[in-house]
Amino acid sequence: MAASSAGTLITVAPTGAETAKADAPALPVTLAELVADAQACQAEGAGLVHVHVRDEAALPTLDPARLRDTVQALREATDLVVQLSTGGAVADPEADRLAVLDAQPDSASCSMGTLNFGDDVFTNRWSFIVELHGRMRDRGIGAEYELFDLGHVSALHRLLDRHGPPAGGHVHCDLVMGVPGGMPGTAAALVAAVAALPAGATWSATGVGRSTLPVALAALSAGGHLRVGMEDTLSIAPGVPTTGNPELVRRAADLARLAQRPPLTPAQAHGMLGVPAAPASPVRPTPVG
Ligand code: KMH
Ligand code: ZN
Repeated sequence: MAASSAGTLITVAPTGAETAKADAPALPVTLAELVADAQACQAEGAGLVHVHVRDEAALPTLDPARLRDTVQALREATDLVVQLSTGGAVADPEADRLAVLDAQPDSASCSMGTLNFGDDVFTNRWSFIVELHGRMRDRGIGAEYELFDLGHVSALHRLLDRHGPPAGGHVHCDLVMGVPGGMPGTAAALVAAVAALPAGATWSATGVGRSTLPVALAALSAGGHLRVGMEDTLSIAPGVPTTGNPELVRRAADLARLAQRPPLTPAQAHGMLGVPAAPASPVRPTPVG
C-alpha cells in the first residue's frame, strides 16, 4: 500500500513547456520571474518546485547553462526542493533530456512511458527510462516518477524490480491526470492508480485543466500530496484566468488545511523525499599542491 502522510507536500509546476507567454502573461519565463514566483509560492505553502526553463524568446529550452543557473538561483533564493524536468518539451532529444542531470538538481522527473499528448506524442522508450533512472541514482539525484496512465504504474514496478530503488531509497510518484491521451482526471482513476503503487511510495496528483479540483480533492482524501501550477492549469475557475502560481498554491494550501493535512515546510519536504538540501553555492575543494 502507498504511504499517506499527516501533512501535504505542495509541488508547484510554475511554467511547463506547452504554454506561450503571450497566452498567459502571468507565466514565469525569465529567471527573475521564476525566482520571484518560487519565493511567493514558498510563502503560500509550496515545498517543491518542478522546473522547466525558457530561453530569451520565452521558448522551452534544455540549455545546460540556463539549467545550472536556475538551480543555483532557486537554491539561493528559496528553501524549496528543486526538481528539474527531464520531460522537457515533446520534441526534445533524449541526449538533451539526460544532460539535464548535469545541473545536479535535488530531484528530477522520470516519466514512465510513452503516450499521446494532445496532438503530439511524448516519447519515453523503456531503454531511455532505464538509463535516466540509473544516472539519477549514480548522481544521488532524487527521483519523481511521472505516471500519466495505469500502464506507467506497471512500468514503475518493472523498473524498481529489475534496476533497484532510486537515490536515497524513497519512491515518490506524481499522477499526472487528464492529459488528452493519458488517464482521466477522475476520482475512480486516481483510486485505481494509487492502489497499484509500490508499497511505501509517496505520491502527489495533478489534474490538468478542468480536472484540477476533482483530482486535488480526491488526492487529499486518499492520503496523497498535491501538484498545482501553470504548467497544468491556467484558470482559477471556469473562464477566469489565474493571477499566477501563488494563487494556485494558496488554494491548494487552503484545501490541505481544510483536510487537516497542512502544507509541509520545505525542510519537511526534503525529509519526506529523502533529498537533503544542497548548499546554495557548492564548496569547491582547495587545490592541493
Ligand atoms: N512537457 C511534457 C511533454 C516532465 O516534466 O517530466 C512532459 C512533462 C513531464 O512535463
Ligand atoms: Zn513538467
